[in-house]
Order: sequence, then C-alpha cells, then structure tokens
Amino acid sequence: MKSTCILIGAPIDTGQKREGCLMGPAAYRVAGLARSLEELGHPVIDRGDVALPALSPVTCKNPAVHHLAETIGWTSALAQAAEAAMSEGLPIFLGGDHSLSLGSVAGAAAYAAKARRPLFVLWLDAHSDYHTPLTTQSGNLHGTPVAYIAGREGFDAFPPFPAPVPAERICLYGIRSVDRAEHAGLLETDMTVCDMRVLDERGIVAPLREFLDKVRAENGLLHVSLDVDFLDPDIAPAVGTTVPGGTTFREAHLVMEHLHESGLVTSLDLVELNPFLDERGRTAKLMVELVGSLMGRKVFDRPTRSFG
Ligand code: 6HN
Ligand code: MN
Ligand code: MN
Ligand code: MN
Repeated sequence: MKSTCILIGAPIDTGQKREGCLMGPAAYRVAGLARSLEELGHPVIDRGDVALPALSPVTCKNPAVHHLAETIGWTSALAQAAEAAMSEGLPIFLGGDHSLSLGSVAGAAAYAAKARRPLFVLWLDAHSDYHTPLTTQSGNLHGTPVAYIAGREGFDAFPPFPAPVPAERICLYGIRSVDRAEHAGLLETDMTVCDMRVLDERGIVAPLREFLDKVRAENGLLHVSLDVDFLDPDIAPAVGTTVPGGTTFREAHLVMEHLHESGLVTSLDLVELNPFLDERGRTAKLMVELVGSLMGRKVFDRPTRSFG
C-alpha cells in the first residue's frame, strides 16, 4: 500500500549536550529521503522544520536537568504537529535528538485515543530511555521519552501525556545500555525488553514477530522510534552515544523489511543523527536506506515468494 509520507523536521539538540543534532533534518534531505520515498511510489509532503514556540520559565528539583523549558516547548509543538499529520498520512520525524519523541509519541497517542485504537511503540535503541527528569544523572532529557510515554511519575512540568501507553504495548529492541535507575524502574513493569542478549540468542526476527502479532491482534497503531545508536557504531558513527555491539547492516534492514511486510507502522521517528560526527554522510545515507526498506524497497521481488 502506498502511504503519503509527511516529513517533519525537528532540529533539536537540547536533549543532550553535544552540538550537531540540529543539522539532522538537513542531512536527511541532502541524503535524498524524499526522492527515495517517491521512487518507491509514496507521495511525499515536506512540512519543513517545526519552530520552537515561546517558552515559559520552569524549574526542576534535579539540578542536573538542563534545557527543561526548551524541551517542554518542543514537546508541545511536536505533539500538535504529530497529531495533525497522523490524519493526513504517515508522519516521519527527522531529528534531532531523542527528546523529540516526547512530542511525536504524545501526538500519536492523542490521535490513537480519538480514533479509539490502541497505540503500540517499538523503540529501536541501544538505550532504554526510561529516566524521568528526577532520576537522570546526566540531566540529558533525550534519555526520558519512554518513561513519559509509559506514564511514569516525574513529568509534572510537561503537558500531561494524553493517554499513557501500557507497558505491555511497548517493546524496547536492541538494548545494551541501561542505567541503574532505569533498570529498577523497568523491573516494575511488563515492558518487553529485547536486549542484545535476547536478539543474539533468538535472532532478530522471532521477538519482533511476537510483538507485531500483538499489534495486529489488537488492531493497533504502531509508532516506531529509530535511534541511530540501534545500529553498530562501525556502520553508523554519526551519533553522540555510541555503544558497541549494535545491530548489523543486514539485521537492521531485516527489521525494516518485516515492519514493511506487517503493514502496521503508522508513524516514525529518525533520531540522534549528528551529521557533524558523520563520515562523508554514510550514516545519513544508511538511515535513508533503512527507511527505504521500511517503506517497501526489496532487492528481489517476486510476488509469489514467501518466507512463511
Ligand atoms: N538516547 N542513559 C543515558 C543518559 O544520559 O540518561 C543515555 C541516554 C541516551 C539517550 O538513547 O536517546
Ligand atoms: Mn534513544
Ligand atoms: Mn540511544
Ligand atoms: Mn542516565
């Protein structure tokens, strides 16, 4: 099926401390994201970049937290953009660091609630991003969106999350770096945590299939959040938080191919690309190729071919 892809630039770098992520949307455009989607037959609307609204002053009990007002501003603006775009097609958020998902998923959740359909979230990341503004030690709010989405306490200064996503509908995939406070919090939930140990042992496909089967069985909407550090740093160096032992080129494409075949994805984040750290655009190009696989590019396409 062809979907209208709505590109929404989110030039955010205030969710962490290294400069460069705000060049992400431009890098995706230069790497040919729109062209690649059009070649696959999908109409593309590029909405340009979202602007940061006027900020209200705000304080946080945790002195490590920085750029709280900016992050709240982006969250409101992106939530609005996401909800509006969901009724027109498939929004693709061009980040920007992972704090953008505080907004993109809030918008998807608001849309899902009005459509009376359950929202599921697939988090492709080296990190669990399950801190709250009160537990984070780095103070980097890009490490918090999963907690916000799941309705964890500690986000009083933020717009209330429209309809918190029950932990059973969230799957963390590719995980290999979890801080102590995140770990303790996650143990209290039923969230599916497919860490790299699980993926090494079971393979990249089986746990993904199980999750997608749940989404299908409940006629859910599926938000996919793709952090560049899901990929191994050897193939994707352009990210500030590299962790060794990530997914390979083929594993990542295989995940995308399965997501395409499922037909379930209704919104997508591309986050954490830092073009300043890239090598001749290779990470940006790889991300664009992965979106191509997610949107239906196949090496060999015989209609009768089946993998069971
Ligand atoms: N990301 N857990 C670390 C922290 O600073 O809280 C890393 C967060 C990484 C954030 O993956 O988007
Ligand atoms: Mn992340
Ligand atoms: Mn990460
Ligand atoms: Mn941390």
